[in-house]
Amino acid sequence: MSNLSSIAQHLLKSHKILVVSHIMPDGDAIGSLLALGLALKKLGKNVTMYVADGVPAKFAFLRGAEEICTSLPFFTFDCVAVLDCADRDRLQPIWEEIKDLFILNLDHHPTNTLFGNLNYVDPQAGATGELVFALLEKLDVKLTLEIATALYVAISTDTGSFKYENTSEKTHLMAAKLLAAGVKPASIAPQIFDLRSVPAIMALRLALSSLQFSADKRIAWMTLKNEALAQINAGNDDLDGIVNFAKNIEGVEVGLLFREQADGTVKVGFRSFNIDVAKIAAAFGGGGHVRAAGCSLQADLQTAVKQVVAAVTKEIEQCMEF
Ligand SMILES: [Mn+2]
Repeated sequence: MSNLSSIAQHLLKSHKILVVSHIMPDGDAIGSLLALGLALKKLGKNVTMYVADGVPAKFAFLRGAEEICTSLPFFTFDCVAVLDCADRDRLQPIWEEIKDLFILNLDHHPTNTLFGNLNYVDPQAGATGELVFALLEKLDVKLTLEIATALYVAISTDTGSFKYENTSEKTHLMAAKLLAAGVKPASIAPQIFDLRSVPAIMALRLALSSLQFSADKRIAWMTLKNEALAQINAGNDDLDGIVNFAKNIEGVEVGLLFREQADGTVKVGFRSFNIDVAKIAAAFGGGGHVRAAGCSLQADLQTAVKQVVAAVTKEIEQCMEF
């Protein structure tokens, strides 16, 4: 494992830098990307920011978001900073194009495969935004309001508004510095946490109407059919957080959301209180965190539900034995 200083050194000696984050970007992906991208620009670097699926509407207010591109330019780069990506699958469709470049891998997922030339992975960090915060200190970049806002979005979203277990004293100390730089939580929070688009609230209604439980009520799951989502014009952005409604039910240990994709696969979101869902998701080729993970299955919706619920049931039973 490399240290942050060596990553900072490498960025300082590079000129053309590509900064990328994962498919289906969340607040940590976009916030970390913008914070590092804007900081490198301040250092006079030629920076290209890229996210395959573009910027979700709720993060479009962030300064610099309009500069994030969804296709790579033709010129090459001195290095690529990859943020918040556990593995190369999260970098499709550009992995083939960047794999021979010098890769700086900065992440907090415990399942990170260390695919970079320099890897800095800290599973203790609440967000990749925390690592970018520390990296900017090494780069000696001043926290402008734009950079601080991007970092605040990264850190506050990935820690669930500072309430997940990954929230540390360090997280709050960083947040304090972001507020000192001018960030106003009250003007950001409604936009990123509370406001829902019409398709998003319709998708929530659909999901809740599909809610089912295991016999012991320890697993709750919801399903979303591709056709139904198309009818209400709901995209992946609109499904953010829906899985938590399954988890946050009295007595439920694991909440799941199954989302049928246009390509015939089923995407599964896992949330839990204690069960290691990263382990279960990994068995299906996915990954994530202990209490929040995901995977994709090559199966129809019914089969996917059957297989995943069976795997979760088994895991819960095994945990109860100890
Ligand atoms: Mn993250």
